[in-house]
Amino acid sequence: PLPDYAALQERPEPVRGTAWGLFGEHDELGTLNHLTPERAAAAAALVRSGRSFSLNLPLDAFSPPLIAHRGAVRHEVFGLNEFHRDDRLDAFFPQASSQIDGLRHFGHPDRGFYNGVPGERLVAGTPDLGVQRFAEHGVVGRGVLLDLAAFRAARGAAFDLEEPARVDVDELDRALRWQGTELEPGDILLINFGWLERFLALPAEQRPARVTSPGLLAEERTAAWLWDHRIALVASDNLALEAWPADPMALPVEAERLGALERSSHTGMLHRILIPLLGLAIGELWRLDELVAACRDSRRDSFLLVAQPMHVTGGVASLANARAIL
Ligand code: UVW
Repeated sequence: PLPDYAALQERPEPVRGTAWGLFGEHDELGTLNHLTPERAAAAAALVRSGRSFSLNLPLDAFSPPLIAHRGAVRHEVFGLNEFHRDDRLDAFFPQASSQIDGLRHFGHPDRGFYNGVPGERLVAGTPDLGVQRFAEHGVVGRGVLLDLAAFRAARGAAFDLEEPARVDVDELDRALRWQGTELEPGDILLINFGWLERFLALPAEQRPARVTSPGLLAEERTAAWLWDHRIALVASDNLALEAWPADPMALPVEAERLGALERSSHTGMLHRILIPLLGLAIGELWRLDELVAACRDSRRDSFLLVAQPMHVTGGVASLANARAIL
């Protein structure tokens, strides 16, 4: 059995506080290892109506882009003759829209990248920690919807689009109890903050210039909660899973270690624990509104979840390519 998060902190150096080696010395899947054929078969048995929902926004859903350097894709359609068409995508950012962040995406400033892979190896043309491993393994399992937007609304405390409300694990537990949901090892957890639907409903000129969104609180308890529940992948309908902008003073131990090092928009991010230390991949900007409505109608919160990451050797991230089947 895997150690719990507290026991990870007791591991000897150089793996203290990490899951490195627990899934294999050269593992490149991280917590996707929880997605076994047995769990996929059990998840398939959840399918009743067969109705299925795309959890993907169009690649060009955000104009202007949410993150400045992930600009609009350029799409060209051309033909070699009058009755033929090919297309070509340029300036294609897999993280411009609904996405899965792979294990190359973030390293920890003090400990480095997942399983101790040196950062120098994480360049174009090398396969290490690439998203092609996710593509080969696939993402198939039990999806569980945690509808935090509904939980908040039922209490008259709806999220404010302009506030980076930071949700702690006590609230996650309360929301699960309110739903009557119990997590199981290997679940793919989808958290609905209701952010994306409301953001996209605003006319472009009314969207805030600086994106702000509710999300998970960046603290070790959040990482411990996800690890100890054996979550295989966690995805949300907001920008970064965690509240945005990040609080640079969160995770003070790291901030202290950083000392005079860079303080960037990534300082204090939960990403820096989840991806490199635990090997937990993150889904962001997943389109959950139709699934949320169907789950509310049918009083369900679990379903078969399938996602096919892109087979890009050495890829950092992928379009989500995710589907929930009820
Ligand atoms: C942010 O930087 C906001 O998130 P990510 O890079 O994971 O998309």
